[in-house]
Amino acid sequence: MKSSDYISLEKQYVAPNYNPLDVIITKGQGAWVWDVDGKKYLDFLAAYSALNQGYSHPKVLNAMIEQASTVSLTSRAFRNDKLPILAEKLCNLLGYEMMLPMNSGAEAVETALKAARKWGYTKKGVSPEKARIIAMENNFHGRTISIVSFSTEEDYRQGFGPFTGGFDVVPYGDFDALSKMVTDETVAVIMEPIQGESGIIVPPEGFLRKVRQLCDENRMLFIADEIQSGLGRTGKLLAVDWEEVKPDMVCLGKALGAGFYPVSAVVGSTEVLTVFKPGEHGSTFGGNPLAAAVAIAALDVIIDERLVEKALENGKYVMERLEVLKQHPMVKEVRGRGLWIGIELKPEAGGARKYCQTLMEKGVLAKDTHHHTIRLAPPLIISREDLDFGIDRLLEVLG
Ligand code: IF1
Repeated sequence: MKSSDYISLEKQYVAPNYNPLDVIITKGQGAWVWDVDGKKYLDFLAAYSALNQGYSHPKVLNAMIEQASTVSLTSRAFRNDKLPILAEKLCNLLGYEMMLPMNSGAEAVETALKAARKWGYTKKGVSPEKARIIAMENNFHGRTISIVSFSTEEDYRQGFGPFTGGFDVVPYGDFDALSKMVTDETVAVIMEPIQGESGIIVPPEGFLRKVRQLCDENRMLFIADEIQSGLGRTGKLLAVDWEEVKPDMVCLGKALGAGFYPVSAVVGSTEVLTVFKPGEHGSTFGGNPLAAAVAIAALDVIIDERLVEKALENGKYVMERLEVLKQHPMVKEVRGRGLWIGIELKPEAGGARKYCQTLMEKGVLAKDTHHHTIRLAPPLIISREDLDFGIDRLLEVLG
């Protein structure tokens, strides 16, 4: 089939809920992908940080093949021999007592929201149906109706009401507004420690520590959504580690499955996660042995191949190379942590998408976000030589 045939089929049979670049990927290996015409591209998106370990990592692939050949799904009506191993590994790695396994990131976020509400009613003593949760403006936590109920992005909400109540929203990083929003019914604060979709927005220094203290002082749960920022992306195991803050619950996803399988989880204390009694919450695939085997290998790769340290070192290197952009007439800001960098262009640049289009023609795949920002998020296994290839192309494209 020709490229145009794939595109026509997709346009005819797949709902138009995306407007992708017209690159048709047929193979991925490491930090590179190939399209149906045999052209290769360096990937600077890593499927929104679901591919921190790179495409088709052999260790994870082998774990998946072995487990898939043994047993892939048991449901939680029965036990299996992989979930306990993953749970112990994940909890010990992150320093939490307990985890609840799910599949998509949104399901992990919904799990954390439900846990926070139930904790509020059963432990904090909030009146039934009165629990409130504070979120941040320009948040992205998933696409369910409850999650978009506290989104501030009109595109994510338009036409999907009515929405779920019980959420308040404050400007990201604005501690004064946050502390003023707290009520006796507030049971939790949820945020991305660095906002991804919003354009790799790093909060003011000390903001996470102040949120932690505010939650302690007002008996609220601090929920960190590390689904995109976590597992090495920012040069720390979790982005909250930049301020050495320990949230009450952390949502994980994406790279927990290393791009092979949807695996997500919430980690937290026994006190919080035991608010769920048997049968009160769950999912058909949550905690299945194939997901667990993939996630075990995914975590092993992050640790054994020192991907956190590599992201830190390579991130510093990239920032040094991008220093030159600070004088660029079309660049408003270069920001980020580790291998998660946003290049915000000035409005007069005409939007980031056309630069991503030109980058694609030069063999580098990057994705714009919020119209003006070019997002750089390569697989963390990327070599310094490939990083230079990508940055060289980027600097060429920006001129
Ligand atoms: C899309 C971006 C969007 C996330 C954080 C939860 C989720 C995500 C911090 C939900 C998912 C994905 C979803 C995908 C594109 C991408 C994304 F932020 F990464 F760029 F949309 F905004 N928390 N982010 O980033 O996880 O349910 O998708 O597994 O929906 O277009 P999910």
